Amino acid sequence: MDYQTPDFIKRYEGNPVVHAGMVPYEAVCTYNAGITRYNGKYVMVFRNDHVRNKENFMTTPAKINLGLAFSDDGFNWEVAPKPCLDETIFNDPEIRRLYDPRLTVIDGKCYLCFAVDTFHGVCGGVAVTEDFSKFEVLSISAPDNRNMVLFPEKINGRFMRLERPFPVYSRGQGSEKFDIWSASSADCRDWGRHKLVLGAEKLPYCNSKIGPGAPPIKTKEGWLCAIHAVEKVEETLYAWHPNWHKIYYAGLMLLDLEDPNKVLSVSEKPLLVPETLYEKEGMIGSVIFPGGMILEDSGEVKIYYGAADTVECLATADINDLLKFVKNEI
Ligand code: BMA
Repeated sequence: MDYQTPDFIKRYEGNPVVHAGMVPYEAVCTYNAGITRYNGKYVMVFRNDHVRNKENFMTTPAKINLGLAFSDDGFNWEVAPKPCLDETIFNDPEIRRLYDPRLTVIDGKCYLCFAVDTFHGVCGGVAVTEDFSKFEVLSISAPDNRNMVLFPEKINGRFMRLERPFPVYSRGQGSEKFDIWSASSADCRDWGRHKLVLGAEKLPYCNSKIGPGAPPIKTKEGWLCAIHAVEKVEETLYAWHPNWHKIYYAGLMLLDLEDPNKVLSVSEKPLLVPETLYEKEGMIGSVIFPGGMILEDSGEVKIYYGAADTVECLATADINDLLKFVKNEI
């Protein structure tokens, strides 16, 4: 299907907001960031793949660390002199790397969710920080699970998160049909009460997997969540390797405020479709990977997304348009 980004979405003309050229240490691809507002600033933690580049892509594994950037307005970003986190925080040879951070402020502390590659599967981690220099790891899930995002407040007294397990044996069977689940916790350390929230088959623009994107934002109509959805296609798409056949769209879902396991609606069309050069051409082309949404008092929503697994970008929209869109009214 040929989808188009709806007109009410405005890509920032200064895109990308963060790219490797802005980073004062070794960096090749800077993307899939988490963004929040904290202590009067916009804060971004982004994934930085380095060592591996376009020339050595097929022979050299990437090294990954998480970079830190700050902004006063959400548009103009400055990258901090050093990365803020990598796998050495675990001091555990089993853990290979961490990536794809998401940020959520709860009760004045900043929580960071991230994917963790171990030698025995992919896990989802949760850590907490108050200054972005010291992080305390609170939990690591069983494999295979990742794309965790925390709700910005406790719900019925419990921390709550969305997550995306990938059951290759019982559900995937080569097709990568993976869904969005939830879990909750009394202390953000021990997680349970897992529940299916949204099956991948619910989205017309997905023939493969979905996953949580940006942490949910609270609106008068429900929790608004940006998700990613994957469509596998026959044609070969641009990438630094020769066999890429997946398009990553951003989509939207709206969850009930009191019971976020209840889906009120999902957008029947994608919210962001890879269309620009920086979304279609890069390390892995045709990938839009939303990781942060900020609702401003003016009603503007800033939507941050990794583009082509190479750079971090920004699009804006009015909250009322997003709500109409998720209810399929426009
Ligand atoms: C997923 C993750 C993301 C990445 C996406 C597209 O499996 O690895 O980090 O953006 O693939 O390559």
